[in-house]
Formats: sequence, structure tokens, C-alpha cells
Amino acid sequence: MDLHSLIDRFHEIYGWGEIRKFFSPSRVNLIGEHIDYNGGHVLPCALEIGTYGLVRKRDDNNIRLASENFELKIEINIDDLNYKSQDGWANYPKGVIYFMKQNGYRISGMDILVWGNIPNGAGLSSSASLELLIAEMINDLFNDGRISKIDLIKLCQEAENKFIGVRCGIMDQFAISMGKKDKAMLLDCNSLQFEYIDMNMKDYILVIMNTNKRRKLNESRYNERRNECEKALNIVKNYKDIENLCQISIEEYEEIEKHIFEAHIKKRIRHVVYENQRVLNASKALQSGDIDRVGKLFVESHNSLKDLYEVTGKELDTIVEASIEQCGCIGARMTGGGFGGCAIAIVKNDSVDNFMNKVGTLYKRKVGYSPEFYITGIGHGTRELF
Ligand code: GAF
Repeated sequence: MDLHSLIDRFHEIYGWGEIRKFFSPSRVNLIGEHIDYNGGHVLPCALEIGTYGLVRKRDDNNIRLASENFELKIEINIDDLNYKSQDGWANYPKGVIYFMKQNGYRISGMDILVWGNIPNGAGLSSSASLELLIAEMINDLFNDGRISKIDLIKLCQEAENKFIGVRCGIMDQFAISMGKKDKAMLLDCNSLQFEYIDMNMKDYILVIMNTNKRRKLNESRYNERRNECEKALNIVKNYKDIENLCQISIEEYEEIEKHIFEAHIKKRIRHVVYENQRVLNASKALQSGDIDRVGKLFVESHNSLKDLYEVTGKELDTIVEASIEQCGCIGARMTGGGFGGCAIAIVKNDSVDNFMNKVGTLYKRKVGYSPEFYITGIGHGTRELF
């Protein structure tokens, strides 16, 4: 499917007339996993794959939603917006529309057609991509583009937390909205200050590896990890006055740990505190072109997510282990929420084909089905296409 075919489909479904076109990327997180909701640093970037959306205003308050990825089409009224499981993918736009209204922004009827080339359930944040797409449409069509990006980001996170029921942090919405071509973003999820970091990869490229083990965040143990971190925070607060776990340094944690008795809580905090430091180290290494160091930090991060945070699983561990055994690969790790979905590897340019063949074979032998590989550029955030 390309944009021209999507426009033709829009005309077939909704009839002739003027259309506005939007694009919202997916994201990959280089390092800094499960620490956005602990006030930590993360290093994500927006990808060139994502969700395309076409839209036309209507004269009433109805919104028709169609997708070229799913058969389900629905028609809703902006005064009647409730989460319904049978509405599947359409709950994401509905959540955004609901919070747009709640926040007093202007909105009325629209016909919308979307199509995405993000593998679904792969942990590349297709849901946040769709949310930001709809939010940007409503901003531009009805609010003269006056709603700030940060307000759109927070609103989409709220839709995901309260309408969909996944208590995600702010990283995905931020990276998708604010992404910049060929840059990673070092984001402090506590202050929301961020800076762009050049993706200075020298002779290496980033390979995204889909385990093809589908994961849905609201079915996974994502919310369980958040609850554990809240419990951990309450314990640590007895020893230091903090608002989030990433406000303690490694040294402070090593002191505090002796007062914590539950083994799994110790492991969760240890991951969070050390992962936050790894992000700062990785962004420095990336800036200075020390790709070997970035690769080593990837491996440390994966091991911590496997042994301490316990969010990997057979598929992610197999693909990462198979990757780091290959010549030309200097580091690999899971990316996103975990429990399935994608991992990333840093691979020497001239070894990529060989790398994908070998990892694919080893993975299939152990897991029973094949993974997929994507090599995609780093692109800009959500925007209108002209
Ligand atoms: C998912 C969430 F949506 C993010 O907020 C983040 O917590 C991530 O998992 C793990 O780092 O993508």
C-alpha cells in the first residue's frame, strides 16, 4: 500500500472531496527500559515506518473510522465515547477523542482512514503512533495547530493509561511526537527536558529483530512491574526523600539495599538504578562515536532486563544470544515493554546479510518459527504531509 492507493481507498469508502494527510512514526528505544515511569532517562528515536492517516471534516458530530490493516470499521458520535472491547483498534482513536473533549479542545465530525506499516504487537509502539496521529489531526483540523506538542503527548499518554488501561510511561508518545531525522533523543522523564543526539554509528547499523512472539501490553505483566516499582519506592522513601526511584544514585542504593527484604523488589530497584546510569553512559558513548561501548551497554541492559526485571522470555533471550554470537555484532538487547516483540542489534554494515541468515536459522531451530528483520531509517515525528 502506498499513499496514492490509500487516497483512492479513502475516495472509495467515503466519496470524493478534499482530504488532509498525516503521518505518525513508530519508535525504537535504544536503551533505558522500564525506567520512564520511574523518572529515569531514556534514549529512543522515531522510525521511518509508522501510521498514515487521511481525514476529512464532516458537518455533524459523527466520526467514521476505517483501517486498511483491520476489517473493523466503526461509526461513533463524539458525545458517546466509551471503551468497548469489540471496537478493537478503534479504541485508541476513541480514547484520544475522549480526552480532547475532556480538555475542552474543539472537535467535531470526521471521516478517517488509517494504514500502518508497523508490525502489529511487535513492541514498536503502533498504538502510540496511532494516538499521536489522531491527536495531531484534531489539533490541525479544529484547533489551528495551537495545542502544544507536550500537551498532545500528555493527552495521548492519558488516553493509553485511562481509556486503554495500560499504565505506560511517557517515552513512546514523546519519541513519536518529537522525533527528528537521524537523531536519538536523550529524554529525562522526570523533568521532560531532552536533547537530540546524533546517531553517529560509523560502520554499523541498527537491525530491528522481531521475535514474532506477539505481545499486548495490557495482557502482559507490564502493570504488575509498575505496581512493584511503586511498592519499592515506598520502601526506599523510608531512607531517602525522593519522588521516583531514579532519584537515587547507585552508591545510595547499595547502602539502602540491606534494608530491603523482598528479593524481587531488590532486583527491580537494582535494574532501574543501574539502567538509568547506562543510558547516560550510552548517550555519551554515542556522541563520541564509541560504538563498541554502546554495544557493551546494550548487552548489560538486556541481561538486567532478563535477570533482574524479568521481562524478557525465551524468544527475546534466544534472539539476543544468537545475535551476540555472530561476527560483526557488537551488542543486542530487547527493546520496548518486553515479554516478546522486538530486539535490536548493532551490526557491522558489511555483515548484515550473513548476520540475519545466521540469527534467523539459530532462532528457528530453538523457537520453532522464524523471526523477521527490519532495517529502517530514523525519521521525524508526527506531522501533516503536504
Ligand atoms: C512500553 C511503554 F509504553 C513505555 O512507556 C516504556 O515503559 C516501555 O514499555 C519500556 O521501557 O513501550
